[in-house]
Amino acid sequence: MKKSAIKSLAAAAFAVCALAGASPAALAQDAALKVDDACVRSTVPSQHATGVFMRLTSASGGRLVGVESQAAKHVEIHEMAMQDNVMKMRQVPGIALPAGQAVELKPGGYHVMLIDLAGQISPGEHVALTLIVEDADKRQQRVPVDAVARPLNAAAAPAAGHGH
Ligand SMILES: [Cu+2]
Repeated sequence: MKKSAIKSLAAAAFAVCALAGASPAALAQDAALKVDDACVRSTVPSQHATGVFMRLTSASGGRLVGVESQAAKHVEIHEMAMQDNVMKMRQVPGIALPAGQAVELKPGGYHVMLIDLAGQISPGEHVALTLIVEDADKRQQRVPVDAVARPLNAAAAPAAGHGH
């Protein structure tokens, strides 16, 4: 991947949690992976896990196979889904990113879980993450993402009732 693409991705990640419609469209041609609206749910002092949400669009298709962050001891990719009328959460090995199709990581669906947090995450704080994306030829690409902490409403947040 070209250096310039990495730079523009970082710039895009910086403008996260912007209101809908504010996504930088010019980026799409250049970047293999577009990341929009990256947010982390802010935490209270006693909380040791939280969710990260974003929208991913892969230009040529691929798969999110891992996420790294210094903000927590463990970083997992999770899926939340209704099962026998109960919201269940499970770890998944990856998330398919069909070419040109936006994939939402959002409360109630896919999300990145930060487990054993290094510290409290206050609203407005920035959390650095690295997405590991694999293309069809199994080549891996590391994409830096800057997620802004926001107090998402409790009902929609996957951290509540979480089995960790
Ligand atoms: Cu989770």
